[in-house]
Amino acid sequence: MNNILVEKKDKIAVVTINRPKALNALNSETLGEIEQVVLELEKDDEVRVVILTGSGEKAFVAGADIAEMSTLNTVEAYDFGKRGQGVFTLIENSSKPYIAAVNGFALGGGLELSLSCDFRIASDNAKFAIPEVTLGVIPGFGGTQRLPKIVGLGRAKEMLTTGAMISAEQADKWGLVNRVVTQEELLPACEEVAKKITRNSAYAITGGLKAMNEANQIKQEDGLEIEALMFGKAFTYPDQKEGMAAFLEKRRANFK
Ligand code: DAK
Repeated sequence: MNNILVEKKDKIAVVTINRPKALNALNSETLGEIEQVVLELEKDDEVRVVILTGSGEKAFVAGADIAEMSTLNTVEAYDFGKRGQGVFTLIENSSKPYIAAVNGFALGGGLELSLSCDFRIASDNAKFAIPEVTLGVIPGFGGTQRLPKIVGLGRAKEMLTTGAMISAEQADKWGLVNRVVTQEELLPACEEVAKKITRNSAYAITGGLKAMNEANQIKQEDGLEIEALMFGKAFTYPDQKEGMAAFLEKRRANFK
């Protein structure tokens, strides 16, 4: 792989987008490699949580690759948008939690990539924007759908129409990121959260994430039904018995 690094340790995979010369911008090769890695990690029983980050100290991902996009015609642009949407939806629908470790610029497709992760933790130098309108296009990798659900419609519309960057502090206030830490603390902080996740029931995490994702996309009534089904399903796995027994016995659960 030319543009992605994968490191695995203690059930946690750290996936780094590694095109520092272009501030980790997403060209089609990189999108294809992300897809391949996500599919491989999905099948990897040794991995329980994925941390996604960008290489270098300046950028998470500075967007879709503008040089590559500049020559697309309408049909190619539609296909490119569909391709990116497909890859990001794979991340969103993964059975394993994805944490975006946002270590710098998260612009356009970069912000959209972080939105497809389950949640985001940022370093204090991170900057967020959807500057597509400054390039004469609209966000094409799911940003118009996911951003309003996370920050609210008014804030998302302000970001869309101004294309302006917001600071990590502002992103924190808006709930776009769960917390802000220093650059040095970013990966350790994400790893600490990931470690907590690895101690919990994988079945329950997958079920809960699925219920939340589905509820986010469909009518609340249908979402509540899915929640009930997933809740019931949790009781078919040994983890439920172990988890509840451990609580009652005042000990930490030992999930397989
Ligand atoms: N694409 C390609 N190269 C990029 C890039 C990008 N998005 N961002 C940065 N680079 C490259 C720069 O060209 C430069 O390359 P060299 O000139 O050194 O060869 C290198 O990275 C370093 O960048 P700078 O020299 O510009 O660094 P600065 O610190 O001065 O500025 C910056 C950093 C992040 C503020 C600046 O690079 C910048 O404004 N970059 C562009 C940010 C941007 O507008 N990104 C959003 C792209 S729009 C769709 C599908 C997808 C999308 C839309 C539609 N459909 C198909 C419908 C998604 C769109 C986007 O993501």
